Amino acid sequence: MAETDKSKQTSMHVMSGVKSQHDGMGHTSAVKKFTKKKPLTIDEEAYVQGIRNGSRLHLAKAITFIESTVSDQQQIGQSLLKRLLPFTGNSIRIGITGVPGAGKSTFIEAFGKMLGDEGFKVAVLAIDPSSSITGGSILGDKTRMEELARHPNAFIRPSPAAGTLGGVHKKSRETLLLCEAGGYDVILVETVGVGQSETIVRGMVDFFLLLALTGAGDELQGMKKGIMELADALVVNKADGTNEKLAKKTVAEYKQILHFLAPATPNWTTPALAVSSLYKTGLDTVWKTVQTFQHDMQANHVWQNRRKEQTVSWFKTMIVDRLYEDFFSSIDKKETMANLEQMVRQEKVTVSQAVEELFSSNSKE
Ligand SMILES: Nc1nc2c(ncn2[C@@H]2O[C@H](COP(=O)(O)OP(=O)(O)O)[C@@H](O)[C@H]2O)c(=O)[nH]1
Ligand SMILES: [Mg+2]
Repeated sequence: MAETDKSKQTSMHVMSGVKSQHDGMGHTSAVKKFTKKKPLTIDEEAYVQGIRNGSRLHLAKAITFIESTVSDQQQIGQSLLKRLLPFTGNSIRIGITGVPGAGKSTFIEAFGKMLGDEGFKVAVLAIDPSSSITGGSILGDKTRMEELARHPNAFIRPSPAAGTLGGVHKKSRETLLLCEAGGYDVILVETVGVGQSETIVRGMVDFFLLLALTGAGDELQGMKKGIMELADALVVNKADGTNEKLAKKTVAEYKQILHFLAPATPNWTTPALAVSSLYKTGLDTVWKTVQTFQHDMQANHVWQNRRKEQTVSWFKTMIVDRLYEDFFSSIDKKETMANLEQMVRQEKVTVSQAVEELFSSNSKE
């Protein structure tokens, strides 16, 4: 937990790195040609040492390389990652999900601060697949994490904007690994967008926490049962003031529901707990739960096996993503696809015929 970082003096540790990127839509080859003449070089050893010694500046820059859509910057990112890989894997990776407004950001700030005060180094990442479409990110959210951002033991990285779903996936995983090489003990990953973010985050963390609100019955209607089945803990937030009683009741209701669900992790009984992120109550119980989980799941190797499975499944996802990108990389194919889509819409061809046509137009080239 050494702190040799020059950026310690600054008041904010929230790193930008989102705005500077373009929309990620196929300018890469043009940029490649342009930058070929002057290949970018950096002092890799300085970066590796910097990151390992806890320099936020080096870490943030390395993440920017990883997130870059420019080929030689990407290569630097990969090269750094490769050198840092032996120093990864030592953190507890915790995913936090829940409907917008459940209090994820508030929880992460309070929880992260508690851990930071205990001497743990805490990194916060966010996954927002919807940003691939809207270009949005949690930058707007960061005001809520101001206190944590100022904490000497914390590092906050907004979600990468732009790129494909697989791209967001890849960047976030690689960012997580870089943070681990930087000695972060706990990595908190917030799901921001709704939709696919839950599965993506579940696929990269050890412990998945579902933050819920009071009224289990009501919420279950809006919330897919499937998400509950992904969770290693169900935490009812906002258990404070007039809401406290209802929160306790909700916890009891959730306990009953959980009883009938298959646990997300074999040999683990998913608990339901109540917290107030605002008044910082119950957070220590959540941490104890995570630690018990880590201890038990490492002892029975469920932890280690899950991480291996996650890496293999990441590999497969990246293959599919690569195939998809390669296939649609030419303008021609995009045009053919748009035309065929129109024909499918107008029922001029069957879907199978359209797919056949698209693939045969592919093989003609
Ligand atoms: N009373 C109360 N309000 C909370 C608590 N946690 C979060 N909130 C409020 O709920 C709103 C949404 O919180 P936010 O963290 O942005 O939710 P997110 O969308 O899940 O990230 C904010 O106005 C918070 O101040 C809590 O424990 N108690
Ligand atoms: Mg939030």
